Amino acid sequence: MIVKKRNQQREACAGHLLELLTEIDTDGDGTVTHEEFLESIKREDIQQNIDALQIDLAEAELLFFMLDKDGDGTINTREFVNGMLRFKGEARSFDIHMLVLHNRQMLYMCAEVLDLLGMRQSDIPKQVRNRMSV
Ligand SMILES: [Ca+2]
Ligand SMILES: [Ca+2]
Repeated sequence: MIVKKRNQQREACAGHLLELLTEIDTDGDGTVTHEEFLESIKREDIQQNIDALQIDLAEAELLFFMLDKDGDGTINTREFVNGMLRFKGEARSFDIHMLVLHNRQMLYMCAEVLDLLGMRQSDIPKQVRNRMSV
């Protein structure tokens, strides 16, 4: 029941995102260039839409590069809808928690490596300095 409701919300949101994409894609070729994106986020109605997705406008410029997943310089429909759904609300806080978890795992691995090398964290700056002066 909850899953069904969530799927419906997701579909409604995807539909809304497609409308937003049509607005941003000013030449209507189905992809959004960096120029189109930067021009669009100056518009108040687009800003309101981005704000409604709980995405900070201060991050909107970075958003383009995060959405362009294959790095070809344009955002296609799939990149836009999947990316925006990923960044909004719940998914976004989930992503942050995943990053925190990965970070913690990395720190744990670093501590283990240091341990294996017989070093303490306080030894690191000296070790680095010694290597650099060689
Ligand atoms: Ca376009
Ligand atoms: Ca792309």
